[in-house]
Amino acid sequence: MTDEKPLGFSTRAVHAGQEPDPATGAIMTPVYLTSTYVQPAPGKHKGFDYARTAHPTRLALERNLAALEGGKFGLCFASGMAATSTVVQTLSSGDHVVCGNDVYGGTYRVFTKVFRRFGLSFSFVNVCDLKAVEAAITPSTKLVWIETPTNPLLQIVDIAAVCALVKTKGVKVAVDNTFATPYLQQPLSLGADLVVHSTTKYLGGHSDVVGGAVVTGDAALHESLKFLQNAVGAVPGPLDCFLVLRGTKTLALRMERHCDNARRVAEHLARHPEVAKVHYPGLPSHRGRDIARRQMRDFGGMISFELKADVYRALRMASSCKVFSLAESLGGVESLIGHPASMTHGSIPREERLKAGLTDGLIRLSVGIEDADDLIADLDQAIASSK
Ligand code: P1T
Repeated sequence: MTDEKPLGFSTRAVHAGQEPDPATGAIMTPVYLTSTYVQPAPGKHKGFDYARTAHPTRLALERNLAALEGGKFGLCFASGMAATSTVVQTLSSGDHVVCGNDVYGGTYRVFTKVFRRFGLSFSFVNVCDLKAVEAAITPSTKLVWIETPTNPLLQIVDIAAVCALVKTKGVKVAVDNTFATPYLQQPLSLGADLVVHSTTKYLGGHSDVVGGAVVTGDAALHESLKFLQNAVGAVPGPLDCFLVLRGTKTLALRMERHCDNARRVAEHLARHPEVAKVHYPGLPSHRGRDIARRQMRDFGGMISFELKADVYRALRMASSCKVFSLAESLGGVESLIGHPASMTHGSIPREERLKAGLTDGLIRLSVGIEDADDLIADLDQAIASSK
């Protein structure tokens, strides 16, 4: 046995799960466009029999993502929502889930509008407040669902503290790591059982693919998720897997630029006389900054803020940008601006949104990798022209 130093993040990002193609030596994992595999004899094959069950391009991505999250097992899905749904499908009727009250609107929607119909119950609480988490746990609770930083208020949840609190009660913890990415934060190392991703976002990184993933270090959980991946069948196609696999190679570089740009934009907005509030975990005024410093490498590329004015001004401002594009989604190289109340979080009832602090005037930015000066100038002109 040699005592080899483990490979660094960027080396794993470029190489993990990807051997040169054994047939040709191709350095890039081929896009295996095939639905089935020829068997020399019934039941005898080379590890692949039918492409819903397994295919080589997906397997390479699953191994790559497992290596990046520091988990043993990765599974890929057709979207982030398919990954989320498959995690919930490991539960049974009567089980209870405690979920953060500031999560992606689609997560709230699938929990309340789909899974409640199958006898699961959900409590939405402020998971930054450990007492609230503890009070929400019942004898039926099987899972705590966390996003951190949260979408869209960029609150920070103490992953290690939540895990320590609920582990003694036999409750599993799933962390949606879409906003942070494994480059900035690795929830499994902080005690989480499952990491969930919308690979549509930073992992793909170029706004050209929709996908999802789940990573775990727990063999039993992996087996039940793998069974569901095949039985339910919400799997990604090979080209989608290739695109995400290509995306993760540059994840570290892109995240560094996203973080640097977001820091500059957040600091500028915090000084802007027309801005009332800025939510960015890297600002000294942010309540979760110390936790973020402990559990994250840097503070990420997402910002939300409110203008000192009515909702209509926020809507005008969001429509007046020239470099930022008005669009749903996040995590691509290009900067996006959005209005959560009418876009990404429109499926959450208004009173629930307001209780969680998501106001009608909140604007969300996905800060891209363009030149920070151009991004700042664009926001300034949009704020000025929205008066
Ligand atoms: O869009 P999809 O790949 O299905 O991922 C869903 C999802 C899951 N988790 C988080 C934290 C997310 O932000 C999302 C999707 N979010 C957006 C589209 C958005 O603009 O916030």
